[in-house]
Amino acid sequence: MPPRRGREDRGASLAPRGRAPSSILLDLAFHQAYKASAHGTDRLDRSRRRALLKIVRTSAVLRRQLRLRSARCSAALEEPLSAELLARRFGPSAVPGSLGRVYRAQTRLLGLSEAAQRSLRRRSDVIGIGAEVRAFYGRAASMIREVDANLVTLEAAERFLKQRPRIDPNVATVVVAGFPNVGKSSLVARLSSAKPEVAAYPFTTLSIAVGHADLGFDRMQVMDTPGVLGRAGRTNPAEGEALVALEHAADAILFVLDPTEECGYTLAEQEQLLARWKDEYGGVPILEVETKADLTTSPSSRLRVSAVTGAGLKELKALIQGLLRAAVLSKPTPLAPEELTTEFELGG
Ligand SMILES: Nc1nc2c(ncn2[C@@H]2O[C@H](COP(=O)(O)OP(=O)(O)OP(=O)(O)O)[C@@H](O)[C@H]2O)c(=O)[nH]1
Ligand SMILES: [Mg+2]
Repeated sequence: MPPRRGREDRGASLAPRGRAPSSILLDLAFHQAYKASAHGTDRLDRSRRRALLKIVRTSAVLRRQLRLRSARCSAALEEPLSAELLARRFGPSAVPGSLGRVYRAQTRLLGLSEAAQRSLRRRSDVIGIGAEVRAFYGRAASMIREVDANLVTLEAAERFLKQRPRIDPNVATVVVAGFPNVGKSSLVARLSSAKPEVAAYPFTTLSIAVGHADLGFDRMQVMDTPGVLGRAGRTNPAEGEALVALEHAADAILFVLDPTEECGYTLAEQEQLLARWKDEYGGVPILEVETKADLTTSPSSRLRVSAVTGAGLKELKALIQGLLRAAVLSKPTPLAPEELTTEFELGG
């Protein structure tokens, strides 16, 4: 079988695509500065005003660009699922460290621009004014180049996040998980709006994906995950992503087993992983389901479904609905704004 290029390979490389981000930012800023024109009482006054404008614009454009390039990753660090996915993919301190250095560059740029403006006001010759602007450009450029590697990291992290779903924390989530090739994605496609890739080999799914489903009054998020082999101490990045989803996104887990063993793994191996997860994720309800019911007539005590014929899917949906209802109801609900006001008033 030829090696397949997963989404991981396509999307999350740290290598910059094309030009260095610092060079793009500096071109943008210097171009804006170059267009600056100013009126003044005489040549010196005009030259000083234009120089001030160049410095202010360069600094503003650079700081805005740094802010924009940090925004998505900053927000992601506030969400436990995304923060953990980033930590696993890039290392625990790569994204927070890059954000910190880019933030400090913004503060330093502001200081540099204010100092340059003060020096300019003291200059009384056109040549000196020109030298001041050039010195500012030089220092600003080296500050931006210093964070080039951090901007590359943030770009890669943003590309990585773009390929991951955004989870609505207010909507209940069932995470569909199990061994590779057992039929998880086929079930997710049957249960929700998601259209995952389905194929007859393990690790077709390499990253998490989410579909939505209407359960009458409730909505739910159905999360597809890569398969997990459950080898002690060894997880590949795709398996790691499934584990992060179980830890940080699951209100309930749908554990999918393939009793036919067509997937290439024995039922005993799959049941071992199930037993381990029951210990590890004790706080989250786990629903066990056997799929590929159209291929087997052997007896089983578990619910059997088929993604091919649709057998058992109605019952499965009802069970998931019941489980999610119970899981969500047992969560401590945040106080509604009017309750907060009442409490505050009573307390005061
Ligand atoms: N006959 C039959 N085949 C199924 C059923 N569900 C899935 N399959 C087949 O099983 C194979 C694996 O299905 P997937 O849905 O890709 O399995 P997966 O668990 O998502 O696999 P990974 O993403 O690789 O972990 C595919 O060839 C599917 O067509 C089913 O209910 N009946
Ligand atoms: Mg899959």
